[in-house]
Amino acid sequence: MKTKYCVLALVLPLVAAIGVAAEKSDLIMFGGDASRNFVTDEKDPPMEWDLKSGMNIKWVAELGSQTYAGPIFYDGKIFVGTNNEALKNPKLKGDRGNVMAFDAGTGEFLWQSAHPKLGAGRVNDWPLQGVCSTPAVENGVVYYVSNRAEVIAADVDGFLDGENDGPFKKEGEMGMVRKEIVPKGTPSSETMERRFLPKTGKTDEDILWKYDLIGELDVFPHNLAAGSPLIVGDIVYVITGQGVDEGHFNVPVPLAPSFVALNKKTGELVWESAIPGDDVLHGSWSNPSYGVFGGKPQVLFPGGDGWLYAYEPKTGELIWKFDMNPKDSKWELGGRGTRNNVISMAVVYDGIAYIGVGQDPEHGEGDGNLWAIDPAGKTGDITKSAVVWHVGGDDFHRTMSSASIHDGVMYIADLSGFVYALDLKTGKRLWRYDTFAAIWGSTFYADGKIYIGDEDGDIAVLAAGRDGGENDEGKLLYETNMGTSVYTTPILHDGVMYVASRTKLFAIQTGAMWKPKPKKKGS
Ligand SMILES: [Ca+2]
Ligand SMILES: [Ca+2]
Repeated sequence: MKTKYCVLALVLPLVAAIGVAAEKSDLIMFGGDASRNFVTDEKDPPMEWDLKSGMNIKWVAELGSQTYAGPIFYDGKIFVGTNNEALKNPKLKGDRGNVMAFDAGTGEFLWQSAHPKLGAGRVNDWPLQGVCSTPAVENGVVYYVSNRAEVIAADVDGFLDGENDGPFKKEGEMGMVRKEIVPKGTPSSETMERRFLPKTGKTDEDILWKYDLIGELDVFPHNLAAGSPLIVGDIVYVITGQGVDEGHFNVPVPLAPSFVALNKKTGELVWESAIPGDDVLHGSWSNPSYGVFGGKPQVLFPGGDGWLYAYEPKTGELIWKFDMNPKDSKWELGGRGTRNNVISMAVVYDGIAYIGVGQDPEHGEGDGNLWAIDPAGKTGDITKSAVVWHVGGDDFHRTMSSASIHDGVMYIADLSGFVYALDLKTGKRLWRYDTFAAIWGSTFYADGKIYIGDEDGDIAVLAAGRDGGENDEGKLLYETNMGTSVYTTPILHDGVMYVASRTKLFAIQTGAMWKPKPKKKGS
């Protein structure tokens, strides 16, 4: 990583001297960029592939037993958030939260974080869920939120570059190990001692800085801190997971922030906001987006109370708020009510923000609300004044998915398994495709096709566009099964599609042929 900084240091003064525009950012994040629109300009994505025959499968890599974050492509590497059940490092045992880096060309495992679980247990760090934060990556740095509610900046090259980079040098953890000198006759109960164990091996994570949201800000993540960072300029924004206690009625630390902004270079706190305080219904599990509305840059934070909040990016001053639930809706414990919180992200397109509400998927299906919001020039409570259109009730159910917007059409899925194509200007339904399985991930648009994964493990390839074919049920071009649930959203880079199922990472490329390695004798 040092090499990269040295090259940058050489290039930047030259760029400044000849007056070329600002440094080109290689920033990539969940949804692609800060608008969170799941769309690519790339052409010729893979149209069909098959696991059984290996057709068009380039490689397959093993993940943990639950995978919810990523994949993200950056500079020849793929990053995924998963759990520790693959035991890539046999010395790091037990349930952990892992970000794994793979070689995008070969699928070779490169390095991983392996964060132990929080001592508080399931109320703050649910078993086996791993890291649920899809990393943002820029200028050789991976940013994500760990299962321990730490915002982490790590070197994309880990320790494979032979350097321990960044101000943070104490990679490691406390653990029980056998004492180096054990005199004969020592009772077995006294042969072990608690010691700091460095994690600076080739497959370990090289941390540059980390910011502990619990230790520094008293955040109380409900079940898991799962925020995927947003980066704009020098600031990294995250939603903290802040939520209710185990009894599900009280927010134990209402003054702790739901939204934070940190300096991406140093990890120092820039600002924090404790809105919505006591009003968090369950947990704060969405992710921020960024847009310019009426000439005014704004960061949009979907809150744990089902409101959307807009902040001035540098100061954290609240600009407006919008209630994403009808006023007569009610929150009820366990998901029976009509008021929802929010898991999905606002997608910003041509000065309008598009977002749907939903709940913890364990709360089951229910009526949802999907909004097109025009906040230009507005401040304060803009719930009434900013609505462009709204779809709700039985026409749009609870969702965890964010939208893909292309050529006047919005594509979005809901937890009930429907994929909708809506007219972007009016919200009018053009067609609706039924996957017959729960959908957790988002639609992905590439070259006239919509890709969507579901809980049954199917990936459907649908024809994009206004024409939904017979009975407006959508036009299925291809469907294939990935072996187990697909809770994530596919990405495409240089003609290769990367898909993370619950347990495996796939690279899919037209013309490739994958042959599973023969199992060793006796295994
Ligand atoms: Ca390094
Ligand atoms: Ca380091």
